[in-house]
Order: sequence, then C-alpha cells, then structure tokens
Amino acid sequence: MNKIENISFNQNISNEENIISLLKNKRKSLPTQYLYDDLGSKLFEKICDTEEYYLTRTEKQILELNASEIVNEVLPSEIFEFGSGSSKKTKTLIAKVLKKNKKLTYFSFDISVKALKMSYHELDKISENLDVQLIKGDFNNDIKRIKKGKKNRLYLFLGSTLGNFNNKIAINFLKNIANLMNKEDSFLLGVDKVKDEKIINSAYNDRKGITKKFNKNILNVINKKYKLNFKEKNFLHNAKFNSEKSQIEMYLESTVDHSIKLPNNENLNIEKGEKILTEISRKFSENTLSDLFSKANLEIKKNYSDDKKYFSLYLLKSMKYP
Ligand code: SAH
Ligand code: AVI
Repeated sequence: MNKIENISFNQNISNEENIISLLKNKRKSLPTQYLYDDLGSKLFEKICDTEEYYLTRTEKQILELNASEIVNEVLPSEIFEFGSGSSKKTKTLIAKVLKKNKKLTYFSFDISVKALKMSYHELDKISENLDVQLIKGDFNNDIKRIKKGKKNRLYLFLGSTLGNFNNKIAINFLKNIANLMNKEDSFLLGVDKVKDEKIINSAYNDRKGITKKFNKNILNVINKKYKLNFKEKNFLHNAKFNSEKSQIEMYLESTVDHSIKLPNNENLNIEKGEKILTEISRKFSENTLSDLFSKANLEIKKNYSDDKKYFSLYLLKSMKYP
C-alpha cells in the first residue's frame, strides 16, 4: 500500500483542554470526528448499507446517472476527495475519467487511517493509470496545508458530510476550498435535503441498531484517548430531527446519575436524562445552500438530483475567477 502522508498538527494538549471544556459545558458535547476510529469507520460503512439510510444509495444513483456529463464538463486530471471514507461511490466517477483520460491522480483525504486503507483497497486494482495518494488530516485544521492542484483538479465532498458542520464552520470550510481552487478546478458537493421527518428520523435509528453502536463507540474512543471511564451501558442512543434548526441531533443520553473522572482529575457529575451531543446532521434547503455558496464565493454551475429530491449534487466553481 502507498505511504500515508500525515499533514496533521499534533494538538494533543489543546485537545485535552477542549474535551474538558466541552464536557463541563451546560450543553455537553464531544467532537464528531471521534466517531471515526477503526471500528467507527467500519460501522459507518454498515450504516450506508442499512435499509433506512437513504443517503448513500441516493447519492450513488445520482452519480451513476450523471457521471458521464460531469466528467465531460470537468475533464479532471486530478480528483481530491475530502472525508473520502471507503471511496466506494467515487469509483464510478474514477472509472468514467479513466475512459477519457490517460492518467488520473486520486487524493484520498481523511482523518481515519482505517478509511484511507479501505479507500486504497477499493481503488488499488482498477487501473495502472490510476495513482492513489493517501493523506491523513483534519479538514477543519489542516486545509491550509493542502497543496494546490497541478492540472484540472476536481474537489469532492460527498455523503452530506458538510451537514456535520455548523453554519460558521461550513462557510469557513467552503471558503477555504474556493481559495484552494485554481481557475480550471471544479468542486462537486453532495448534500442531503429537507424532507418528511419520519424518513430522516428512521435513517438515524435503524432497526439493526448499527447507528446506536456507531454513536456509543465514541465513548470507547475518548476513554482510550483521554483515559476516561465512560461506560456504554450508562447511555442511550438518542437521534431526533430538530425541525427548527433543520438538523438531526445525535446524543448519548445518560440513563443514571453517575460521575466520570476528567483528564485533570476533577469528577464530573452526569445526571440521569442529561444528554451529550455527538453529531449534528443538517438537512438543507435550496435557500440555505444559495446563502452558503454566496458567502463562500462559490458559484453553481450544475445541480443534479434524484426524482424525489432527497439528495443533491452541486457542481461549483470558485468566484475568484470571473
Ligand atoms: N465520503 C464518504 C464518507 C462519509 S463519512 C461517503 O460519502 O460515504 C465521513 C468521513 O469523514 C469519514 O471517513 C471520516 O473519517 C471523515 N472525517 C470525519 N471528520 C473528519 C475531519 N475532521 N477531518 C477529515 N476527515 C474527517
Ligand atoms: C458522514 N455523515 C454525513 C453521516 C450523517 O448522516 O450525518 C454520519 C452518520 N451519522 C449517523 N449516521 C450516519
């Protein structure tokens, strides 16, 4: 396997202080990125295959139907994917590019080493004309250390991972991409749309309980990383659509009064019914998206969707180049 280039800064000390303050806050939360250790990355793949999680299969269908048009429009020599996960969906696009171009470099950028390995194994064998580069980094802290493309580069941010960012972080992230883009570069963004609440709620409460495992696994991750003593059995998986904010809020809800020891040795009391936010997953409207794009200096070139308008892919250009 190719070497993994690590462009992450080591921020362990501030991370520890950050965890303490997030947990001591009146509204407790944990950093969403900790959902993705080796097990978390595998569980996410399983979530994508559940009947209830419509996002992956809908986006895959849109990609399959429109890959030729997208490739003809963009003709990329490089593809750079943020939060690539297993890159399973991206394979469709890569195969189309390789039919047109002699060579393609694919950069898989993710915080999870397991995801990078899955991505490599997914793509390794498809063609000798494909060069797969693995980069470990955090898309919020390390984006400034990403080198610009050499030739036509297509940036990808799929799976509605943008929905896991609050508005301020989303604008900042999109702005950073607009700045990273050269004149000839493009950006394909996949986002989940507002729809019937029941459909959204069941996607985050699958019958097999895989999302529950994925959510609870964050406790094992931070226990290991910060030597904490959270117990899975003391928490319930609680994921519900907040219609006012148009977002799923995924919590771990305490089932008992208990306390845990923080890294600074303080005891933190957690009451029965108290909730720890582990993830938000925003569901976008056309208006919210236009607002986001204009604030980030991105211009819509094309918009692809499915029949039910459950999910959309936006092909964007940087407004830096009129
Ligand atoms: N794009 C894939 C995977 C989505 S899951 C798909 O559409 O199926 C979200 C991915 O983002 C995971 O692989 C996770 O490891 C990665 N990720 C989460 N937080 C991250 C961060 N802060 N920086 C970089 N990658 C991150
Ligand atoms: C990666 N991200 C877009 C997923 C989502 O739908 O917000 C993560 C996930 N959380 C629970 N299920 C899936």
